[in-house]
Order: sequence, then structure tokens, then C-alpha cells
Amino acid sequence: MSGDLFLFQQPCSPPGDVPDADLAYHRTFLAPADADTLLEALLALPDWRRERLHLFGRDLDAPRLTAWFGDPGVSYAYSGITHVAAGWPAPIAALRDRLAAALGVRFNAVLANRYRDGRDSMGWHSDDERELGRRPVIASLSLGAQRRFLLRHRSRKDLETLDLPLEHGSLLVMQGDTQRHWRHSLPKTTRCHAERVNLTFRKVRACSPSPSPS
Ligand SMILES: O=C(O)CCC(=O)C(=O)O
Ligand SMILES: [Mn+2]
Repeated sequence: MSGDLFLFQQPCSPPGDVPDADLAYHRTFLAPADADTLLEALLALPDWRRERLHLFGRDLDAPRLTAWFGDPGVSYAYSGITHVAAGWPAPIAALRDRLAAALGVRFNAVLANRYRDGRDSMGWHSDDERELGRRPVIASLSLGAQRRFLLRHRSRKDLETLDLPLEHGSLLVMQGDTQRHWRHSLPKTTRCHAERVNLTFRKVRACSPSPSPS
């Protein structure tokens, strides 16, 4: 694995172990020039869509653009939406193969989110849909504008919210019990006027979808 590896025991608040979580942050997983090239290629893809979410009995436009890629036919359902993958764009397939070599996990799909500026966001959720399995490995690659990624324990109110600034070219790996015990979000901000793209690589198993919102 290239780049600086921080386990979140070190750089974030509160210092010390993060209970019930298994997090690793690779700050420079991609060299800046490679991250620039990849961002440009992703922004040029024709697949970006604004989804209509069904949440808490209401339909609303997602505050971001989304695309779903993966092995043909791999499907993923959340918030009233079902994505079915039709294949891999070449730059994302190359990344998938690099992650397989680095992490020993062969991901079969990726959810891409595009935050056009600080008004785009993602609400509190866990990536805990049944088709991801009990202890999913989620590899989250960030490109473009730096945004805050928050993690909050589901039941331990004594634990502070983790506030992680995800940098251009960085990789955050969440695994083990992280999704069972922690929720995460990407809050809106008035300070960001640039685009950010995030790719969350996932291993989706074939099974009936669960209804939990994301
Ligand atoms: O944009 C991010 O960093 C988070 C994306 C995310 O949580 C997801 O796709 O489930
Ligand atoms: Mn998520």
C-alpha cells in the first residue's frame, strides 16, 4: 500500500482507540498528479444522475449526483432506488485492481457521488444494507475539494463525533464492525465552492435488498 497510513488512533479527535470501529486512512493513496487525472476523467463521464430519493415517506431530489458501476448485473438498493451495474469505466477498473492488490479484496461494484459544491451533501447513514454482509469492507476514495466526513457512534453518546477532513487522492477504509456501530455523513458547508467526487468500492452479494435508508 502506498502513501502515508494513519490508523485513526493517531491524528483525529478524540485521540486513542476508536471503539467498535476499524478505520484506516491512506492520505496519499494516489499521487496528486494521478488524482488530478482521475478526477478529470470521472467528471467527464456521461453517467451522473440526480436521483429521486424516497425517505421517511417523502420523495426528494438527492443533494448530489450519483453513478453506479460494477460487474454487469450487480445491484444495490437504498432509499427507494435500485442501481444495476452495467460495467466498469477503464479508470475505475484500474483503481479496483489496485485496491485488490493493496487490500486483498476484489470489489464488484462502486457507488460514485459527486458533490458540486458545499451545498451538496450526504445525510447520516451506515452502509449496512444486507447485500453488503455483516462486516463489510468499504474503500472510500476522495478526489477534488476537501470535505469533512463525520462519524458518530450509534449508541455511545459519551463518544465525540469524529471529524475527518478527506483529502484529494486519499483512501479511507472502513471495515469490521464500523458500519454496525457507527453512522457517517458529509455535511453541507458554505466554505466549499469546488467539486468533490467520492468513490465507495463495495462487495455486493446477491440477496434480497434490505430497506434501510442511506
Ligand atoms: O462522500 C463520502 O465521502 C461518503 C459517501 C458515502 O458515505 C456513501 O457513498 O455511502
Ligand atoms: Mn456511506
